[in-house]
Amino acid sequence: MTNIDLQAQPHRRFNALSGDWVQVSPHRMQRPWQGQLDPPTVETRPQHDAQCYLCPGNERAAGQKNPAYEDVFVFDNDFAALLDDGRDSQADTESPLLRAAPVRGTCRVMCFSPRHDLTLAAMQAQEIETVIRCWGAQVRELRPRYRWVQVFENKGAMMGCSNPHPHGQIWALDALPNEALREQNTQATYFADMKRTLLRDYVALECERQERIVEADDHWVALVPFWAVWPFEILLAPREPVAHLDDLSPLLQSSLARVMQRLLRRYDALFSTSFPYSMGWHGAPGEASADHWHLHAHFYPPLLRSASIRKFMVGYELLAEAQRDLTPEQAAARLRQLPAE
Ligand code: H2U
Ligand code: ZN
Repeated sequence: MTNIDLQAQPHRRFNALSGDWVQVSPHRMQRPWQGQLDPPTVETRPQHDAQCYLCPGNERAAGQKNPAYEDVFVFDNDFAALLDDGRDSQADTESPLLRAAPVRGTCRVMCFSPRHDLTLAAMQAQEIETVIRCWGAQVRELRPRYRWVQVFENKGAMMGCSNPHPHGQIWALDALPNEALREQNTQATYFADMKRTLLRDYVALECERQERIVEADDHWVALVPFWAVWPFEILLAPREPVAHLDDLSPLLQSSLARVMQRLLRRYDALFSTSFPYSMGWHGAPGEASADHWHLHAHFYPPLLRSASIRKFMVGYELLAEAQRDLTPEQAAARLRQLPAE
């Protein structure tokens, strides 16, 4: 038996959280980083944009007027993907090949700041803490009524985000979506065997190894997971198990604000650009026991080599499985070298 050289040989890695495999081809990255330098993208935006449907005091598409909010502001999405019409329809099982199931839910939009020109990365830790508390309050309100509450941020035009005003979304529904179901199964199985959460053990292991850690304090760890698919993907989790986003103590909230701020500033420094990504929280579904579930956030940024060169999930990845050249260890090392202030 020979051990795989993870920095030199093609190999596949297993995602313990999702149950997927990813192919890694590090031999294509043997050359040292040439540091392609894009000129820094300087985008100047006004603090208030009269055309923005998220800025305080402005009118939205359906005619409602935003209040003169001073920190965060949540409203029902005017074009909600889920409806809460209360109808109790049955699953459609006319044929096993034509299955459909009803879904009921609600969609909200959350402005992170009244300032049109800010991003989470540019906000003060105190302001990020306010966002974190608002996320918690939303989850606390929605969790008893829905099986899954998805808090997320889609940032940057590259991610299809329609408006640069700092904002995220919350979708809550009475079903477990695919990713939730997968993580539910892997974490429940691990907990049944080990009596500890999968991510508690994983985070502890990564803290021993150090090679994939990007940011950490006494409570939170941000790392490029061993099984990362996106070049600069991050998994952010508390060291000790917490089931829900609304279970965070004030200490964990303020620690999280600082860790997120430092992580996002490293992201922005990487390609001298306001770094695009999709991020979101996975907390325990609204079912009875949540002992197995370990709260975490995923950050999925599309960029690969510069502010404009992105990774595409095409060809082999669509038809067979995800693949990467840059190893997660190399990605973590690059992020660690950048300024977090
Ligand atoms: P994105 O930029 O991530 O697409 O989010 C903006 C959301 O805001 C989007 O879901 C909603 C869109 O439906 N929206 C409103 O609810 N009201 C508006 O007036 C415009 C956009
Ligand atoms: Zn705005």
